[in-house]
Amino acid sequence: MFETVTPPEPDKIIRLMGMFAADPRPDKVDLGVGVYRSPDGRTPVMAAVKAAERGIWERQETKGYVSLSGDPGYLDAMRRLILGDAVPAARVAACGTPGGTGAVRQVLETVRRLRPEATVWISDPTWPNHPAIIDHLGQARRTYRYYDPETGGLDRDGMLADLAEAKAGDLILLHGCCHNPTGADLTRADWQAVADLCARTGAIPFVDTAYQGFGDGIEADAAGVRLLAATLPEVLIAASCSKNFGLYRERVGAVLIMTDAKAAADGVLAGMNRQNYAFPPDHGARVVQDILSDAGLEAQWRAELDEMRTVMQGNRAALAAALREATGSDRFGYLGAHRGMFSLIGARPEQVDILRETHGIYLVGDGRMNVAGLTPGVIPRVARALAEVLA
Ligand code: PLP
Ligand code: TYF
Repeated sequence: MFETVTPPEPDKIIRLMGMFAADPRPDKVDLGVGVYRSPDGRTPVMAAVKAAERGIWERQETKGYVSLSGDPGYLDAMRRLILGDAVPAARVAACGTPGGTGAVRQVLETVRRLRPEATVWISDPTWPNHPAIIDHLGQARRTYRYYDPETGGLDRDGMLADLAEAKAGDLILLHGCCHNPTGADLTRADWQAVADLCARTGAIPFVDTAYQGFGDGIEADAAGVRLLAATLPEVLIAASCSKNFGLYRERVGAVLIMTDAKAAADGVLAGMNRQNYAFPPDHGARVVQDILSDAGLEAQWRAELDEMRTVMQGNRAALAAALREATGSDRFGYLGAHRGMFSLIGARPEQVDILRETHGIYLVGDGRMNVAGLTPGVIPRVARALAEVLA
């Protein structure tokens, strides 16, 4: 069956992980894959997660199946975390998924089935799994302008001009916050403009939210998606708990769908889970549910998340300052304005190669940097290398 097959292009981010692991240089610096690191370079299990896991170990009496959509308590906790009280629970259908990627896949496959003629609009650039999954399913896609490399900010006019061509029923894929890979986010006014555009054209927003709490805080990072959800008839959400709960390998995600046809949508989502993997993973979802339903654990988790965000913002400020000193210019000042783990630093692929080969500094080929991979000790060296290679 496989003799004549050409395997698909490997994921460039995952390939970079392998290259980093194989590099014997002791002073190599991983600014590639999107994983949080504390100032001592670790990706720790959060203390609130450990506590919740201890409680599960002590109290869980069965590992029997739960339900095709996952535990209703988990789904309700995710709805409250992401949507607050922006929409009544009676308008939100949901299912658990293996990670945020699983949620993206379930939403897109649902659209493939129900709206095969729809075009999915993705930002240029976006997370590579978005076009990969859309193409795998055979759905049409188009890109909209998003990032202005001159300012390091959003190309608002380009975005709205391109999206004005969206047709009723098309999907507009947006990042809830902490845009991957650019680090440039929509302001409240930009979200409002997108909501107005969707209301006018009948296009449906599809919000991928994988970094809630990494930008400006839990509530602030959800403001955009809440605005859309409160004003539009139909909104699709794919959510991930990989980053904000540090549960990467447990695969915790969820689909939330705002609709007036909740019962039908719930049935479609459960059926989609059944066809693809039946029951979604439970352990990580239960950890999230237990944290969000216990005031003490939730407060502990929020404090840990605040600390992670503070570390990343500190790394941004320190790198921007070191680059100001190394280049004598404010060319990289936008790094401080970006949000989340990622920024595009404007490196061409051959410059990314030099940074990796000569300096042991690993960035994704498009020049994406994971600022969480910086530690105070390496920032001066990274700044000098960037100033030299990007001069
Ligand atoms: N969407 C975006 C934009 C991401 O960057 C990620 C990566 O974390 C995900 C979704 C989902 O990741 P996971 O499948 O690990 O939850
Ligand atoms: O963009 C990142 O680095 C994270 C992790 O296929 C990731 O979102 C990378 C590639 C992938 C799945 C997750």
